[in-house]
Amino acid sequence: MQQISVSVNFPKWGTKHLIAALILFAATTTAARAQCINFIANGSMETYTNCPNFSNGGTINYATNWKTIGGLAGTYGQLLVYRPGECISNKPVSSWAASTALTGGSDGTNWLGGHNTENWQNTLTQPLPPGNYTFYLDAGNVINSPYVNTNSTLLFYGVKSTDADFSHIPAQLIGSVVVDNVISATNQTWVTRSFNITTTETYDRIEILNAPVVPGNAGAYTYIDNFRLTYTVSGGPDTTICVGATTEMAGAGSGVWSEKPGNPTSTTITDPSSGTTTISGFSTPGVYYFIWTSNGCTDEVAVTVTGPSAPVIAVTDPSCAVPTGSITVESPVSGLTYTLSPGGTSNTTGVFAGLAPATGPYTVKASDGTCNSAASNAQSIGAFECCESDAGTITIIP
Ligand SMILES: [Ca+2]
Repeated sequence: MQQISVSVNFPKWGTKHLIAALILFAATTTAARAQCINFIANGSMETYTNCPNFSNGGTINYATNWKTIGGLAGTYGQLLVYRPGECISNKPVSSWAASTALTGGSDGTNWLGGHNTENWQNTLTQPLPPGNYTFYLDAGNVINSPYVNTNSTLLFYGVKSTDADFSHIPAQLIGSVVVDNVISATNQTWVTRSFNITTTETYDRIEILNAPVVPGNAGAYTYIDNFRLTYTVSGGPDTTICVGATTEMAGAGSGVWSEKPGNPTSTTITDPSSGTTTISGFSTPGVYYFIWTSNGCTDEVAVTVTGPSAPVIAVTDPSCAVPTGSITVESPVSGLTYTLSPGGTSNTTGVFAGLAPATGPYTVKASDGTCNSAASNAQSIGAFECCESDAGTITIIP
């Protein structure tokens, strides 16, 4: 299943809702969709080396894996921290009074701030190979004179290993996003934004530029946090099938399918290296999970297998009292219809009497009206053998 993408804005969940969701998640087993490497290193900016002092510009350099072109002597990107008892950044306390009332970033206590023309660069966790990715960030603009615009545009450039820092080469512009919400002490609602990118080069850094605005326009001061850049992985939709059926997968791109440990039974993946392989062997109802691993990401797909379990049958051989045999379903389930094979006789009791001696083997399937079970164990009716004597008695009377 593909991740949510492209210019969809939604408020960040509050902690209470997140906890509720996690409890729900724990209570209802679902496929773990789209687990990926976050290529942005320290995208939360929670790892930092110094408490920013308001007299220093460019303090984003204090956040591990981040830098700004002006360094600490410039007027560039700021690291903002709200950790009472450890560090409360007083930059930009002098120029951005409202910002100091924020009680943290969108995640944790640290975040980034900067206005138009300022830029920030992240050294990625590992080189980003060509492919399709989704970029996420949480952001908002702070209104404080002279930066009173309510929107800003962020430009994202890939930086190759042979490129200088902050080269923002036009041909390597990989995406942009408009931030048009306002965040303040009384409205600490960070908005998550995302967009898809497709790269054809390998980048080891990403430069983010708060785009210049026309002369005379001071622009906006933008807060950003929780950067995420992940490969876009999709194993296809979850499906529901009848027990005993096969399913065709719909994984995108190149990758490998594997069974998740703990499935109801082992299955057969026809071609694990094909995204659209068929999988068979769903002999037991339940939920099966399959993992599509692609470019360092995994996506889990659930196959829900419904229908009755295969019945277990017992046989009663012919006897002197009853010269035919019978097949009986052990522990018949109310609501199911049982069908004998061969013969095709159906009933809801699971008792098939009057079967000729020395016939079979017989099997029985159960149906819930939508799905048929797998066949039961096989049983044959034994031969008719009656050992009681039919002879009469002759009594000789002398
Ligand atoms: Ca953070």
